[in-house]
Amino acid sequence: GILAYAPEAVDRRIALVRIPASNLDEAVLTHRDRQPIDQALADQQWDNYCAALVAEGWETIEVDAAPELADSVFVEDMVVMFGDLAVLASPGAESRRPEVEAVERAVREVPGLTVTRIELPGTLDGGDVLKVGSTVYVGASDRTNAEGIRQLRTLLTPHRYTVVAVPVTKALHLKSAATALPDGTIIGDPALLDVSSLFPRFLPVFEPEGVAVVELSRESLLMSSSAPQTAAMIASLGYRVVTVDIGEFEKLEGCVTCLSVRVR
Ligand code: CIR
Repeated sequence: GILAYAPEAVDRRIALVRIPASNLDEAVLTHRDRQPIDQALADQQWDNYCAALVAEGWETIEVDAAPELADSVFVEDMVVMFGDLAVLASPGAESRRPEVEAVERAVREVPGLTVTRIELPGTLDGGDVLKVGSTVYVGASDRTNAEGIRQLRTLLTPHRYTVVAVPVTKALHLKSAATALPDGTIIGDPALLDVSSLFPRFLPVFEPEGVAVVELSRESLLMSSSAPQTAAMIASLGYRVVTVDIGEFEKLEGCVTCLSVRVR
């Protein structure tokens, strides 16, 4: 048969990333003491992280650089994707609010997406949103308030997602404490979670950095090289695990998930 050329039907996998700012040592810290940041090493780790995504079949789109917005590399916090629906966040940290604008521009350039947003007084950081099938766990944290969760629920109900609020008092974001494997199992650090019993299938990790996995495909996961025992445990479940060193970003309370947003 003859097929009409339809660019939107092509399976392009796209991830947003944002080059590190030049003032990383001014990034917001909540749970960790400030340590000196090696800016050149951070840039190199970021390049490697992007190269790992590309090697795994992802096309990266760079959000315009914001050299003076110290936390802007953590682009995950600014937008959350639900299929073709992009929900722009409303950052809970005031210093991070100017980060949204350029992320919005980048998202609007991706064809086929519907763009909406969480609005003040609602606050919501992307790092608090953990999607598992049609369930959306949202951390009620220092960064994400009840009004932000309410707005997200209103936006998602027509799309048949169920929004479940999860108290987060011991970690920055829900996803600093738990993420999900492709089969829906939640992996996390029980010491950082208020209630791990909330999750139907839960697997504790061995190192704090091991909580974060980026799903590269149904079979492959990206993890931090700071969590070798957890990486080995996950590999033993049958996944292919790709690791990257993001140590400079971990000093800033970032993790592998924070550094990109998979938009499709
Ligand atoms: C912040 O405090 O906002 C940044 N220093 C770290 C953000 C990490 N993002 C994430 O966990 N999604």
